[in-house]
Amino acid sequence: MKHPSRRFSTLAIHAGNNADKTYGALVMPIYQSSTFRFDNPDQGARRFTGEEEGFIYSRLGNPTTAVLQDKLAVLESGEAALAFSSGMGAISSAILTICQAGDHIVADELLYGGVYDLLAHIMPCYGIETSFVNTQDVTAFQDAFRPNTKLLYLETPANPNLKITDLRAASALAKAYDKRILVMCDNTFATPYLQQPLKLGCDIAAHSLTKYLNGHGDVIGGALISNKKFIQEVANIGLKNLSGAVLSAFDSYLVLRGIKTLELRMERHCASALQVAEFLQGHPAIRQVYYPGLPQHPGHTIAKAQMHAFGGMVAFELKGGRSAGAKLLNSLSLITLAVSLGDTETLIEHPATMTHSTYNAEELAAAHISEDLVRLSVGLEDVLDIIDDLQQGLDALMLK
Ligand code: LCS
Repeated sequence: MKHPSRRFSTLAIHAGNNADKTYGALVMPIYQSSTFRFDNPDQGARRFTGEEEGFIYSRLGNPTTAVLQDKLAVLESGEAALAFSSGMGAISSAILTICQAGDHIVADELLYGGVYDLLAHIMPCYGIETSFVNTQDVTAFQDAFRPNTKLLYLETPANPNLKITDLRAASALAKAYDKRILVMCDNTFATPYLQQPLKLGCDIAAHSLTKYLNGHGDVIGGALISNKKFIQEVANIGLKNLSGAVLSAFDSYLVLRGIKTLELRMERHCASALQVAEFLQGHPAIRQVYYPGLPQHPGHTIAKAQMHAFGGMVAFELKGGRSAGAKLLNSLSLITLAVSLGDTETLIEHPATMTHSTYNAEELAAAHISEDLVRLSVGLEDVLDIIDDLQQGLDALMLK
């Protein structure tokens, strides 16, 4: 279904939704079937060679998941998409498709802890080395590319402290060194509503569908969006035979349902996060607030240029350090102490000991993830209730 002139919220509801030809159901049904019947052996053979379109086996493709993939491709302005059973499944399948032993990756030093662990500690065991750089430091970053560099891996806004990378500038540097280097951006924090990496010079957008795209905290999923050739390669190599990390039909249905309200939810997440960030900035217990929507944020100007708004994630450091953070996390009554993000519920966590505990002490320092940092995923509750809860916890820190 092509709607080149339609706008985001319309596409989020309608794109890819014309697939139920059997009964014309308004909502794409859940095709909960592991395999699909062939009319005869020739047809089975033709499906395997690709001469005939059609489903074979749900690790190789499923009608419900196919609609989700079509929708994601449209929303990210890509040619094609592939869904996975987790964000890590998507990212590791892409990396294993792109890189072989002897290849090299350049990545920002600030990444989700699971991806950092994969690149820093696990991939070297398979002969794939990563150089971690600050992609905001153009000179150092340029020096990192080598003749065997296959991938530039970025995350913006980055988990956990919302560092912003200029996607156009970073992609241009990689391509100037060697136009065969693929540039991949994890777009989980922004979602395609706020930022479209493929329009900013990247080759691949990656997502943890677990977060805002599903939005309701009841699915683990992932996706890649790129050109048809790359997606076909990952489908045949990284997904089909290497990871096998396919998204189930039921989870595809849940993510399809979540995406229909993505724009509405993101507008509210962004508005509330800005209000929470401004409140935090004015509180005497806080040392530093990280939110790209604040003019003082070092990435504010770039974020303003490459994002439609600034997202629902806020991070902050408390004057009383790590013990004050622990006190605050123990004192909240509405906000839930939990990892993950992008849900309707407001969630709070301590990156150094939770999502980023895969970084050792030196690596945490190099990536500027302080022991004092607390990360907040601002949910869809009334923002005044979120602020009240933070206020009572922060005010209690001031009482000695
Ligand atoms: N990319 C980013 C930016 C993430 O934040 C996560 C998970 C992933 C990829 C991996 O996706 P998954 O396999 O979990 O679907 N981030 C988490 C977090 O911050 N808290 O819990 C998980």
